[in-house]
Amino acid sequence: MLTLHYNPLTVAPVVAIVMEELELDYTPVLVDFRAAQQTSPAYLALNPKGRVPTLETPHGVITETGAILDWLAAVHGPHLVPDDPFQAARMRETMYYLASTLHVNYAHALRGARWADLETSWADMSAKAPHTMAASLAYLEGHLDFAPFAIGTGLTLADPWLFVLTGFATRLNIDLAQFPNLSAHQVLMNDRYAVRAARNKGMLA
Ligand SMILES: N[C@@H](CCC(=O)N[C@@H](CS)C(=O)NCC(=O)O)C(=O)O
Repeated sequence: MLTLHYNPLTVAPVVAIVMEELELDYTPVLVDFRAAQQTSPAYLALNPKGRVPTLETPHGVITETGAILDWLAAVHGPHLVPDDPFQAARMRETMYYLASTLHVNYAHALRGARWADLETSWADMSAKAPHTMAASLAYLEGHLDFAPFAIGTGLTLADPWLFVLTGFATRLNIDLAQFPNLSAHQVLMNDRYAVRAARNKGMLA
């Protein structure tokens, strides 16, 4: 049995979408940030980082979106990784960029206390975040295939991730209309059964 600990406003819906794509049976468990459940002793025992997503599998717990997606694909859906090694590397290049750069840029808008103690520093980071986020989106807009998916003609692990994190941009008042490829990708993904299923289950904001 698979149990996904998630919050709908975070990166965690990426995992839900992939599990819906693979038609897997899983139990969703909401981690309520308003109640600070991510810092509760019970949750920290599961994921000492106090973050979502966390996936419980029959073999143990996996954290980190990329590691969870790679495991899901290896065990349940190899078709979500391109056969061609170079294309697979391009998919992971996109995934690592989303995790290590775009997501971190976004987090500076809300989570300045992770990086600095002074509130003036938080305000400065928050003001900068829409610019660094837009720069990351501009890079993706110009470098992915959009044919129509991020890497070629088939859905890969990069697509749900790109979809969810691009969606964060509007929270920083970034107008997605300036990125026609990313906008079309949002429409494409929004229309997928897996995305609708995750949304209907309340797992995607
Ligand atoms: N590198 C992690 C990042 C996970 C992460 O930062 N999740 C955020 C939400 S998007 C979180 O759980 N934040 C809770 C907190 O900061 O208290 C991944 O990609 O899975």
